[in-house]
Amino acid sequence: MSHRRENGAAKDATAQNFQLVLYKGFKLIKGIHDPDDVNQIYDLEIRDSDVFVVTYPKSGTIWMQQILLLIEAKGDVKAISKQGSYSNAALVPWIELNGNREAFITAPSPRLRVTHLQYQFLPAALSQKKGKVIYVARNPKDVLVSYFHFHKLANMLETPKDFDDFFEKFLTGDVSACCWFEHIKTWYSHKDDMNMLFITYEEMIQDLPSVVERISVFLGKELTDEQLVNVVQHSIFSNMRKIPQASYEGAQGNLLNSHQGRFMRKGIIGDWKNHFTVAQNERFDEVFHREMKDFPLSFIWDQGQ
Ligand code: PPS
Repeated sequence: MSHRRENGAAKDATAQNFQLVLYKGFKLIKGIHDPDDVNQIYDLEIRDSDVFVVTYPKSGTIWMQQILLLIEAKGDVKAISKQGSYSNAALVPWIELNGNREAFITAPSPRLRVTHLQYQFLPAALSQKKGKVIYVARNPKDVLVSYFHFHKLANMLETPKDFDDFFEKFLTGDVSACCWFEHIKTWYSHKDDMNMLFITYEEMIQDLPSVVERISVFLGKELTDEQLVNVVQHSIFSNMRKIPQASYEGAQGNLLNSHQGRFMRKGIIGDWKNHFTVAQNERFDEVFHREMKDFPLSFIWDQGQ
């Protein structure tokens, strides 16, 4: 047996310890999420300085962790590493992971958090315009591809049988978290209830400086030109990938199996073209148009668009 297969088998043995649990329409991962705890996130008190980055998985979460930390540090990347953390996830944690809700209550401001949760779980106070929310959306064809590869890498997720099988599961929402279409439509429909900045992964790829500027203005943390250049510099794919704290390279203990690939895999627009068959693309478009016909925004599907 090759090393690759041995590693894959070991990964799936571990995945059996992390079953998916459907809770209020959302698939949590037993072992890293506790439904009772997730349920209490709704009641958290919110400070005006709190920031929640909301993403469907594989839409730019860790990129935003790095950008928020850099904006906070005025572009000084060394100031982040000096905080002595092995991973950005310790500085900008996922609120839904075990233990993180409780830590949030007494954490010093600014409390920067990320989440994949659906709208109904997040603190009700956000809908009274307390705190700030940044929603990052990515075109769902690239999300599907990135999520497929992540399932091979992540020990807590079962390795997909094959791409075709995962493709169908994604389209019907039979995956960890929830259906992509429901996530974006629900969050977007509440955009005006809260202080929300809505940005896309594709905008970040195509014009990162202007997105960073929009984020810093939204957060009331304006940057000088030099600071902005530094934030961009340390968050572009090729540079961020070299920073283990930001790229999750080998830092995840039993959560990722580095033999199966890298968390920061390609970081491009349009990789779906290397994966979808013509028939799959037609099927995807059909579902997309049906689900998103009333959605007011359009998506960028390839780099040259
Ligand atoms: S997760 O597991 O949901 O938190 O993953 P998430 O961080 O949301 O998404 C991972 C994808 O984002 C890409 N990524 C980046 N792209 C461009 N530039 C930068 N700096 C960057 N950082 C992360 C990462 O490579 C994953 O996309 P794919 O398509 O798999 O490469």
